Amino acid sequence: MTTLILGTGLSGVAAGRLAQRLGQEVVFYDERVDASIPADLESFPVSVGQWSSELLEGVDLVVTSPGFRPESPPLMAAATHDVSVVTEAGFALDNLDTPYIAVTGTNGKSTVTELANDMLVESGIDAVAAGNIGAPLSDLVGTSHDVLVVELSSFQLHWMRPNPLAAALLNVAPDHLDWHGSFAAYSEAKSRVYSFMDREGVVAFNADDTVVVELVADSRAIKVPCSGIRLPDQGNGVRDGELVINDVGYFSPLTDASFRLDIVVAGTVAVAAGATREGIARAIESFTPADHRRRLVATIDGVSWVNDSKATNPHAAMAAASAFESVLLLAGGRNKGLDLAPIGTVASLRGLYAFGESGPEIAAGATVPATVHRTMSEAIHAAAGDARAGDVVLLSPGCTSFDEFTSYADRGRVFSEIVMTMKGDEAP
Ligand code: UMA
Repeated sequence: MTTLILGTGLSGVAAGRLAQRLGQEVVFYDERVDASIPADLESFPVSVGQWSSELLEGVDLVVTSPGFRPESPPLMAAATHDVSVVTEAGFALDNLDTPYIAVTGTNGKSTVTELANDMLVESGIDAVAAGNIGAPLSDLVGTSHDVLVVELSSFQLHWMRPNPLAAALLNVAPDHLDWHGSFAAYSEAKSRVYSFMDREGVVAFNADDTVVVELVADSRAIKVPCSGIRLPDQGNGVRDGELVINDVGYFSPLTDASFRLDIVVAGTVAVAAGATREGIARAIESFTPADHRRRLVATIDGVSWVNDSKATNPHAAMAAASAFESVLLLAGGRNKGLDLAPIGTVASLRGLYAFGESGPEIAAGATVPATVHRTMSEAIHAAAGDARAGDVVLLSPGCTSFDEFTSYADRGRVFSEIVMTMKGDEAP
């Protein structure tokens, strides 16, 4: 059995190790000319640079890394030569006996994955979080856990037929259209998280997202509507300030509707995998939103500076801006083929400071006073000049960071550093 692995990043290396453990012959391909593989895989050949279809000769299976688009030369060639394609996460699932929860959505999937995992661990269950969250699923094949909590991206789902014991679909809004080609194709990929489930499986879905509600309608599995603002009929949500999950009430100090939804959805899938009331309560109590997700960095002269650098699509930026009252929004970066015009139309905005490659496009759609800046730093300083007590200056870019930074984390770190320097300069 010979497996061609596309990509030598996190997924490719993990898939290579799994193929090696399965006794398969492996060939790697990466278009990066300086691509390399770790020493333990060095017995396998690595082809770099321009793709040649000769690489498919004698190949039984192609395992692709999520970054490769379906119309990339190796995947087009695999289709032409009728060679099966699976993504790294699908390859892992095909070789894994452990039951799993699958989590997807345009925004919030890492939070829900981590929370559901915490709820299970706090319930004394041997659970582990994996997948798009950064720990490739292939690394877990052959390990013994009770249950896995798997974050799946649309890139992974596109090539998969998962059958989880419970699935979560948080929201579906335009994202990654440069990879999928259309919103319909992106939505179809997201819907695969529940499409192949058994009737006994549980689908926890966002009852306040019309796209999600429409998608999930034809699911065979047990549907549980979830909300961060109300208690849906036959579902889980919020009642009198309390979070209600399968008829049990829980307290959380978080009032933000999207974090509440995340908790309710995580609780719903965790219960399906055996989480206890006490375990869920403990995980909710210790839950703090991850770095770069609506994190208050500092309050300076009554102005709150909030880092939401993880918001890399308009849906996330608009949801964040709507969570505050008087917002000076810092948005911009590299567009992923999305319509950025709506970002500047959120009702809570008092000003928009657009920056980077997509700055002009974002500012052009704004219905509030908007200025365009070359860099994020320039946008921050302009906002600082206009901010007054009671305002929230929110970095929620709605775009990727790659025109100016190496990652959203790098962008968030630079934002926080600049804000802390301004705080240091504050008159005593
Ligand atoms: N490559 C090519 N040609 C291509 C595309 C990629 O040769 O057309 C090569 C690159 O040169 C590089 C390698 O493939 O050497 C990288 O592969 P990759 O981009 O698929 O990234 P991995 O390092 O394998 O990481 C992937 C996920 N990356 C993407 O989906 C882009 C990681 O999600 C995930 O954590 C990891 O697998 C483990 O499962 C990151 C991500 O940004 C966090 N995900 C997107 C998101 O969350 O929005 C979907």
